[in-house]
Amino acid sequence: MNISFPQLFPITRKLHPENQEAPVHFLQNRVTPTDYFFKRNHFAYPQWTTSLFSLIIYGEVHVPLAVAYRQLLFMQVKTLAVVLECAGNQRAFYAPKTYGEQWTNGAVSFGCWTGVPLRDVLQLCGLTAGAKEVVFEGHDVGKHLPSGKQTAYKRSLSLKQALHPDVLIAWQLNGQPLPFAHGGPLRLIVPHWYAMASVKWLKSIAIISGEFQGPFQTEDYVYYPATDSGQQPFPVTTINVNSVIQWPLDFAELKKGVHIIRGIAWTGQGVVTNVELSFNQGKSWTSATLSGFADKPDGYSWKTWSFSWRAEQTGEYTILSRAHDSHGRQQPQEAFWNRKGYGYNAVNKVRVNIV
Ligand SMILES: Nc1nc2c(c(=O)[nH]1)N[C@H]1C(S)=C(S)[C@@H](COP(=O)(O)O)O[C@H]1N2
Ligand SMILES: [Mo]
Repeated sequence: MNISFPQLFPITRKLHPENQEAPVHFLQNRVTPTDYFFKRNHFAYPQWTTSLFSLIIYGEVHVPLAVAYRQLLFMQVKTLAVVLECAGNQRAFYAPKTYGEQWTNGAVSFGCWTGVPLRDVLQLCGLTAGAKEVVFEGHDVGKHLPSGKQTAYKRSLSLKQALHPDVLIAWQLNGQPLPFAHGGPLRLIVPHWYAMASVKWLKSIAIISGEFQGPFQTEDYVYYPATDSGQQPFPVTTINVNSVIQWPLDFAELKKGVHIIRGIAWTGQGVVTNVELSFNQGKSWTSATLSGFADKPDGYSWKTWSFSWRAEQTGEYTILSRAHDSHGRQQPQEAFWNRKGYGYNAVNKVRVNIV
């Protein structure tokens, strides 16, 4: 008998299509082990065929290309440690609640991605003067709801965003071939952006002269701040500065004495510069210790942090964590409410009882 207990599992939010949270409170690794990496799918998995191994690039280019997987392997590769966070992460914490997957803290993971800069691949084709946006199409197809449109999963980036040297066409995760569930053989990785931009199972790249209007661009992944109208919409782009208290767990009972509070923090603009904790509902804050992962070349990492807390008195405590980034942003006390529940990043909170 193989005795390896206890066992850690991802948390299922939906089975068809497969949507799972990472067990984020229990992961202490530098990067998220692939088996625990969160999964977010809009449609059923695409068919597993050889067509997954080639990529078509067309549109506003001088030379349209069909690029084979094995050709990419011969190009100059790049490895980046990048946080992927679903725009709907922590949606379950909104009040009033919003529709969609009720993610708690685990629709976020941190992986080491290897691939080639998209820019280098586009250079092979040569862009025309009319090139304005780059549209990425996945092999997965289905009915977009609520619009009812039959479509592949597609997203676009502006030319400027697409030509950023750290936008990758990736085929490895954590040093292994990119698993099919995470978009293998080939997926896009757009560092700092919410993960809807990182299109899985890349099928084609279209360079267009206009503005892409697909439903995952113009209906979903749009902030709608008004409760009862579609007014003042604006697109979901980069990740908001955020943190999670990994330990203690919410509503834990602990003994009097010293406890090491620990967690993670990440951002989609610059890097995390500070994480603070509050034990009095945000009246005062005290800095946690950030673990020293080098910021270069890992500017897209999450940081781990810890704080040694002496719990002297019995009773109930609320612990808040608040991250700051190098763009001067900090987590707000209340998240910005929007109808589809994207971008939640209020201070993270656990309640503990000292007994
Ligand atoms: N082709 C395709 N790409 C996709 C998606 C999808 O449904 N189809 N989901 C996006 C969303 S919303 C997220 S959060 C990430 C999830 O990536 P993961 O499943 O590898 O964690 O993939 C993105 N890329
Ligand atoms: Mo997502």
